Amino acid sequence: MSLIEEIREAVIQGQAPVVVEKVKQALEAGESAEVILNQGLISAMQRVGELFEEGIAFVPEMLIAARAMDKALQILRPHLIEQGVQPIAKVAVGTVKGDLHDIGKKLVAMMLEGSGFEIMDLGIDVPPEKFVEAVRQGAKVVALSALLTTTMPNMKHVVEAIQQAGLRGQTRIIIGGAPVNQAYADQIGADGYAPDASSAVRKVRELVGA
Ligand code: B12
Repeated sequence: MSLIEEIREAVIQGQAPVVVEKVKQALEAGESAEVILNQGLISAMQRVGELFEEGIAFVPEMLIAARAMDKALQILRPHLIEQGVQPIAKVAVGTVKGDLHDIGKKLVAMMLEGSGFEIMDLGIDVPPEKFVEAVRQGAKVVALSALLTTTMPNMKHVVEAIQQAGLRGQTRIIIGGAPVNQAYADQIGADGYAPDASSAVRKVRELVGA
């Protein structure tokens, strides 16, 4: 097995310390950060996403793999910037106002980052104005998370705030979280919905035409 294949396998297994060690080894051996990212990390996360969709891996496995990837990304990030790898687009990710659930949102952010998007993570309990500001700063996609039926309506407030600011044409809006669905996305005028982190990546790619 090549070092890149070993990195891929260790991410799928969620073995963060092994991933970190092997990424360092690969960089020292002169492997390009882009190859490590694409053939090691992103390929592994795609596989984890497939295993999740097939019902073989579950949320804990996805989270552990995502964390391993995040650790590796911290090492790769300066090398990627140095090599001038351009992000596909900026995505502002946040959990809407009143809602403190952040595990799903983080997972979506990590999967998107691992797939080549630049992430502006606005955190939890995010008021509509902050999303508007992110669009002003160049977010081509706004990804909204809500886990509570009581905070779902705040997604609509974000769509409205972006519209009122005259920025609706500059960004695409995607929503997700356990209580929401495609019908709700249509109802509030969002551009898309995805039920989980791996389909979120597919949907965001589709929305920006990547
Ligand atoms: C962990 C948890 C908490 C933790 C959150 C910790 C944290 N750091 O996030 C704590 C303890 C703080 C918490 C608090 C509360 N919680 Co809570 N919580 C949960 C629990 C058990 C798991 C949520 C989770 O992390 N799931 C794992 C992640 C990976 O899944 P996910 O969030 O659904 O995300 C996936 C998809 O939805 C999607 N996705 C998510 N976001 C986005 C965004 C986009 C753009 C896209 C495309 C996709 C996407 O992709 C993700 C990955 O696949 C759920 C139960 C459940 N089964 O969901 C209850 C649950 C959500 N909580 C609930 C409640 C009631 C509360 C409280 C009100 C409890 C209370 N009385 O205090 C408070 C509210 C606090 C607040 N203001 O937000 C209810 C909500 C009921 C409802 N219908 O509204 C639930 C459903 C439990 C229940 N069955 O009653 N909670």
